[in-house]
Amino acid sequence: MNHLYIALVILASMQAHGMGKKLPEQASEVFFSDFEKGDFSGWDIKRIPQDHSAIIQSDVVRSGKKAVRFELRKDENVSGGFRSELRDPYFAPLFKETWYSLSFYVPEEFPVTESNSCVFAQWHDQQDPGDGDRNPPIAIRLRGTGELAITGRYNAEKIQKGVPGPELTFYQDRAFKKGEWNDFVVRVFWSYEATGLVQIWRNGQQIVDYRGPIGYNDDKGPYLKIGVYCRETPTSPLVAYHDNYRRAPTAKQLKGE
Ligand SMILES: [Ca+2]
Ligand SMILES: [Ca+2]
Repeated sequence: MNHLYIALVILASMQAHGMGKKLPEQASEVFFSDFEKGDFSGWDIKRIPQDHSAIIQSDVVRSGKKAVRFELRKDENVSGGFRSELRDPYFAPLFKETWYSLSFYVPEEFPVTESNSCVFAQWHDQQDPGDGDRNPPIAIRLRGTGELAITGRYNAEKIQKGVPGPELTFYQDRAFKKGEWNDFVVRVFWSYEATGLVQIWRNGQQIVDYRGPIGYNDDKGPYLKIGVYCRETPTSPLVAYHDNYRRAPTAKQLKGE
């Protein structure tokens, strides 16, 4: 047995056991979560403060037999905000396209006060060291005034202090109806330069067609969170449901083709 042979055997064994390989930093570029397995596999659950904050249940579902029910109670603060959120750990690449789809349901009884604003889905930035706090590059929110709004932000400065960048209003539905499922498909070409793109379809109808800068100049691209995140602590519990989250690099892959 020569030394080369021994070295090859050792190398093969290391590879078989995953040794000597760098663990992947990035999650898979395709992720589907319909909650049918009854768990939160694939999600980062650090922003779920209590047992009641996110429950997989069968009473309100978009499809299949299960969906997740989020509940935010008074003074439940985690990660510097009033929230119960699941985080998709994937950092979307800059200067590339990423497709998302998600469905959420806001019950008729959703006692949000007028000065409050609650986000059901947000694409959050990953700050570089030295960047200040910034508003999410894209957010779908219900304002206390009753309108559903989709907003965006961008800024091209590499290290950004203070000002979060101009707010874009992509969409406003002043007659937002609670007690119904809302299906969203979101296509984003993440670019803080003019090459950016945001297209959004709600219940099969295109509602946003934006070309221009979106997001920030960071080493890592944005990650998505779903759930309930409110500006102010709710006075009574707020509940929302989510189902059928998908994320993929192309429309075809988003459809599972
Ligand atoms: Ca489901
Ligand atoms: Ca930055």
